[in-house]
Amino acid sequence: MIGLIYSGINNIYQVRPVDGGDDVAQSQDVILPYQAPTESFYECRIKGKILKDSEPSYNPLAPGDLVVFEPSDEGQGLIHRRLERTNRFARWNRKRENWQTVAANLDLLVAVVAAGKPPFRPRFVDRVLIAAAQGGVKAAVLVNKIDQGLPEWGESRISAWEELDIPVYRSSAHTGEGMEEIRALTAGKTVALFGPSGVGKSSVLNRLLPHIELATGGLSEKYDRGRHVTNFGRLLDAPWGARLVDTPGVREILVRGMSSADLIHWFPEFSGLDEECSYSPCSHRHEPDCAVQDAVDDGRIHPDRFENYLRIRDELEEDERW
Ligand SMILES: Nc1nc2c(ncn2[C@@H]2O[C@H](COP(=O)(O)OP(=O)(O)OP(=O)(O)O)[C@@H](O)[C@H]2O)c(=O)[nH]1
Ligand SMILES: [Mg+2]
Ligand SMILES: [Zn+2]
Repeated sequence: MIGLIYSGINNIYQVRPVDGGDDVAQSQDVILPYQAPTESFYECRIKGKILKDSEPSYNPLAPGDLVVFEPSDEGQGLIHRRLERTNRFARWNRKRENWQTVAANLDLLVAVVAAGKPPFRPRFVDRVLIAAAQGGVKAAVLVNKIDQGLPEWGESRISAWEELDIPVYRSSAHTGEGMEEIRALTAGKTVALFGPSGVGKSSVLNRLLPHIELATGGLSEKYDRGRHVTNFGRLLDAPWGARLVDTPGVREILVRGMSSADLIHWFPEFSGLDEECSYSPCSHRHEPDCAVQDAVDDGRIHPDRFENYLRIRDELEEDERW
């Protein structure tokens, strides 16, 4: 049978058979019919413990993956193999020195941040957008807790994303603002919410799906940080035909899997400008006649995006020295 991975904890995966699974296995486009939440799950393990993987990652399966599995009695089963992914969203795990696949086969990755508490973090979002592009996933931004007010400087940062054709949505899980837009955005799609802990990913999903009752938590008083309430990724069926993935909040997101020289190509508004710099290679930091610096000076590149680029570049260079 063909099944869809909803979640996985300690190598036990929640799998639901996909209607018309045989067709899914044969077609290139994975079109998944909506399945009512009452339909039963199979608790599956991986047959032989190891799943062949062409992509580097320490977790072989993530929510959104399609697998071939063999159901047994009492709602259990064995996973034989994973079907090819259309894409995946992964983050670099510093401790394990490997990629962690957060979700697979996504139509959209929503980078969620809070407007006020935890503080609005556009540099974090820039990094998520890079990770999404690396995994071949389209991205959007959701600024939640809009009831707390966005700092004034945030607006120009939002415009910079919009100019790059990255849609930005605003919501409040408390007032309900923005929920209709999220429903419209996600209809018929598989969409994962990803972001720092405490920004309200699970709260937004609870607001959208009142029967779900995901655990949510307060912020630590000292740091205005989340408390890492959600500890595993979970796919949820929404009655308007969406599949929504709640993911655990992270403290940081590292940019990896590219050279420091290549980083510029992941900032679309910088890309190509480096060819016009008089020095080659140009670090775009202090060289004269630097086209990137010029673009920052005359407002074509947002100064904070540029600052973020420099910081990520420093990190990649540091990593290359090792
Ligand atoms: N004012 C306000 N508070 C919110 C909003 N959304 C969530 N919160 C609060 O923010 C806190 C964190 O919410 P969660 O939904 O647990 O955040 P999360 O992003 O799922 O966090 P992790 O699971 O740790 O990644 C809770 O106390 C929520 O009540 C909102 O739109 N406005
Ligand atoms: Mg959560
Ligand atoms: Zn330059």
